[in-house]
Amino acid sequence: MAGIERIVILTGAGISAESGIDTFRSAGGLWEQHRVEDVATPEGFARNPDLVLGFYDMRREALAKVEPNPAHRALARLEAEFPGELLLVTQNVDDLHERGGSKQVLHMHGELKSALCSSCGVRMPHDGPMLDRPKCPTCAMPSLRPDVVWFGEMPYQMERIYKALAVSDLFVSIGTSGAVYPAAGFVQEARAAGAETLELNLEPSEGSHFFAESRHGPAGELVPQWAEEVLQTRL
Ligand code: BJW
Repeated sequence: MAGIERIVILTGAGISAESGIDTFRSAGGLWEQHRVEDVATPEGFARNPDLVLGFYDMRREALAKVEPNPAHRALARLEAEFPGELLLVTQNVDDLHERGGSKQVLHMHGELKSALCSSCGVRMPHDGPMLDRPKCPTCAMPSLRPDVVWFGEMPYQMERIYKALAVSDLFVSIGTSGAVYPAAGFVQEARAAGAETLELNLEPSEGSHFFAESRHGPAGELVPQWAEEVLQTRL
């Protein structure tokens, strides 16, 4: 850990699992309850907007009933106390990193509590339902959709993420299956930059073999331990 100045952390659904949010690909996960083509593609939304708006309304409501867990809080502490540079990138659309105390979170797949107007393209905070077709405050069209990134759409802030990976010393992937690109390719970008790579996951992910080190177990245990190690080495 000595000599580590720039850390990029990628989180996925597994970090929020112990808070009570369903992951996507586990047994009983969201993709067993809903067809991904129906609820997470622009084509599915065009075919049946009510189904998609209802799916995200349900997940927004569920989010109000859960709390951040020790893994979210440990990353917030690391952000506050690590003396080098730290970029926290999440694929999650929940706000548990922010509620756990993180100040700078890059949501590459968007946010449940944000709306995107399909008519004028404006993005805005939005914490209510969308099934009732609220009007866009900018163009007044009833065209709001969840501000999330579906398959076939471009994730947010890719340039900033690739720049950070290119100068990183350590890349840490937490609670993600490594099944969805471009996030699944970040480990190779980091390796190409000469960074150390570490996976923290319940079990080996699809991309486990790309990491120099993997630790397996629940994020609520592994992440606080790892954050403590980083801070003990650096302080
Ligand atoms: C625990 C745990 C505990 C459980 N503790 N761990 C090759 C290259 C580039 C693109 C493609 C490609 N091949 C195909 C593509 C296109 C496509 C893609 O990747 N398809 C795959 C199916 C192959 N990608 C796209 O279309 C993306 N856009 C794109 O590529 O644009 C062009 C582009 C090219 C090049 C550069 C830049 C751009 C967009 C992808 C959008 C994904 N959207 C979703 C929905 C978001 C909204 C919503 O939440 O509904 O994002 S799909 C879903 O998967 C969601 C997640 O963020 C994402 C990843 O899921 P995640 O987080 O990994 O969850 P799970 O459930 O899969 O895994 C959980 C893990 O946690 C497991 O490993 C468990 O073991 C673990 N775990 N409990 C620790 N307690």
